[in-house]
Amino acid sequence: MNETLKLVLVGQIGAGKTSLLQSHRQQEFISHNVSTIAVDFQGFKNVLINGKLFDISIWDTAGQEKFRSITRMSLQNANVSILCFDLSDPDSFRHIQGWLDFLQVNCQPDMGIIIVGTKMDLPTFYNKEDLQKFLQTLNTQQQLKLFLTSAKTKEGVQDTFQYAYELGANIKIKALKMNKSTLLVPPGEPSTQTHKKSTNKYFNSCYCC
Ligand SMILES: Nc1nc2c(ncn2[C@@H]2O[C@H](COP(=O)(O)OP(=O)(O)OP(=O)(O)O)[C@@H](O)[C@H]2O)c(=O)[nH]1
Ligand SMILES: [Mg+2]
Repeated sequence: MNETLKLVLVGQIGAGKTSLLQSHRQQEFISHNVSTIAVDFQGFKNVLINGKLFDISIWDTAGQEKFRSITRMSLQNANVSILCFDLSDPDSFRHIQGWLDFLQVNCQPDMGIIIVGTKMDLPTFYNKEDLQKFLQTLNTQQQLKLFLTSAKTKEGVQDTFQYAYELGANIKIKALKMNKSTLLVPPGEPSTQTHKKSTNKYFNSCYCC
């Protein structure tokens, strides 16, 4: 059975989350005024990442304040969060710190975070260097990687998701290895103790069989 990966899109209302996901799904860009209600969900099966197959779910949360509790629930067990802000809105990046604080409180500590500037086809107030510098001033434990995208021209979109998938896969594999090593070492037993040899030919050196 494939491992699973969970990615969650977050950000202010109108930041471009839904359009980004639609662009990733190769859907035609249509300018619209429809806000996401509660949360939407997309699934991708059998995605090959670093030689391993994953089933990926991408949760597209609503930016509207009234849905914050649903966003909070959507973040449970997320491996990567994609935090979107609007490059064409002079006020948009001011919300990034607030979202980072929200993620820190509501997510597991090993979740990865990617910052995505959207709508780069529109006139923008920022250049990438200044944004990188700004990200370094933010208060977070995380290493933040910045991507600039346009759902309209598709620029930067696949790179963003490719990076998100790889980041998520690495986090997931690391977590699985840690769980395995915890399971293999029985609590309270000294590591020098010799174990009865297993009769199971597949798990000869495994402590648990
Ligand atoms: N020109 C341009 N417009 C965009 C782009 N991405 C989104 N938009 C427009 O920005 C508006 C908001 O986009 P959405 O994708 O709905 O934003 P959202 O973050 O999902 O918004 P909520 O669901 O309300 O939180 C829509 O009118 C989109 O057509 C882009 O890359 N370029
Ligand atoms: Mg939306």
